[in-house]
Amino acid sequence: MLSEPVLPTVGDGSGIEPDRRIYPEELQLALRNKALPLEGLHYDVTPTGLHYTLIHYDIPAVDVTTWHLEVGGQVHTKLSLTLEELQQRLVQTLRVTLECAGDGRALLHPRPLSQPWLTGAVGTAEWSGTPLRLLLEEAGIGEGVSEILFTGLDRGIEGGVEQDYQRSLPLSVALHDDVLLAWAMNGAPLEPQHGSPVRVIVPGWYGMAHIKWLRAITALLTPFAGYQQAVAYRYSQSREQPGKPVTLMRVRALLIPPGIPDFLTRVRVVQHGSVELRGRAWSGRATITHVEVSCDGGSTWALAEIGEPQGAYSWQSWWYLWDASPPGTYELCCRAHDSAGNVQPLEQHWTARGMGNNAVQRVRVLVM
Ligand SMILES: Nc1nc2c(c(=O)[nH]1)N[C@H]1C(S)=C(S)[C@@H](COP(=O)(O)O)O[C@H]1N2
Ligand SMILES: [Mo]
Repeated sequence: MLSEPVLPTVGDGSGIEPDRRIYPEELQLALRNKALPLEGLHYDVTPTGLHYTLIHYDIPAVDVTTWHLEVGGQVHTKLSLTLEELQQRLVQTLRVTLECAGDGRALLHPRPLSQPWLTGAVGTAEWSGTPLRLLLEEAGIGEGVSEILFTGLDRGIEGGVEQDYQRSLPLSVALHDDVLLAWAMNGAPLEPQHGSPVRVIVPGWYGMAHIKWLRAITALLTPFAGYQQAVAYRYSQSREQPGKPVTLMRVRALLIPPGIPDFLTRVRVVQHGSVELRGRAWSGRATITHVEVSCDGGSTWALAEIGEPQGAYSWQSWWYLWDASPPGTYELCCRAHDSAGNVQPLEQHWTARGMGNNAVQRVRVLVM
């Protein structure tokens, strides 16, 4: 156990004014881990170079020719597979929207110190790989196994604990047909930042579950209590309380900011008249039932049109024709509802680690 660096929480907690000071440590993380520029919501499938990235430690340099995936723990037959051997098994391709659980964290007051996402820690890709279930069946799950643990090749220190990046899934989730061991993203081998050569894809779950640079799969009899499971990805009101685990992505809609941006403030400038607003909406393992748009900061709402679903795990497009008049300043908002009855909150749901903040997006627009 190393000593945990003491970082203050930012903001006075009044919730009225965001704290405008950014720590160099946050800036350093922000420059390593990039968000989707919101105009990137235009594409059904995010071009790989526009997809957001989140890397806790360093991107490991992996030699694909010597890489092996070890399947062990409480299994009948341990497996050790090369990339080629893995690729010889059944291949499945799924279009999956991935969002970081910390998306929206930097909008919270006070702001929990970590990767300071505003909005846009999201992307959609076509992931190809072998269903995890086949490999687990091949190895043979032992009696009494409750979880499957995934271990990455990356290593670092977090919360004073030196660790491999590791997380587990309940056995029932791991055995779902659509959990993949993916080696391709948008038809090309995984790029280093996205987990080359192989990563886990858990459709519907927030990003932390999609272990990159996978080196080991371990069947466990007891729940995994490592840092990323028991401490980091939790919904709680203080860093000491365990709270509930972060799992599925919460319902969310984002819009492509219309018009043209002011360089420094990113405030939008739009010519008055008819303006088509477009965006995307998604929710963990539920479908989007409707999307609403507000042009007055959330006082009144109108229904947007929504496009056809693109598979069970991909975001959906939506659009709305806005009569942008008279000239003046406006605040655009959008919010999505899902088939499980969830809707995005107008107010932020604050948690100590800044998880799952799916409050409605607000875009300032100047109509000329
Ligand atoms: N091994 C490993 N896997 C990881 C991470 C990591 O730091 N190490 N980050 C996780 C988090 S928090 C997210 S949001 C997603 C981001 O995936 P992407 O960078 O491909 O978008 O990867 C997840 N998988
Ligand atoms: Mo994340």
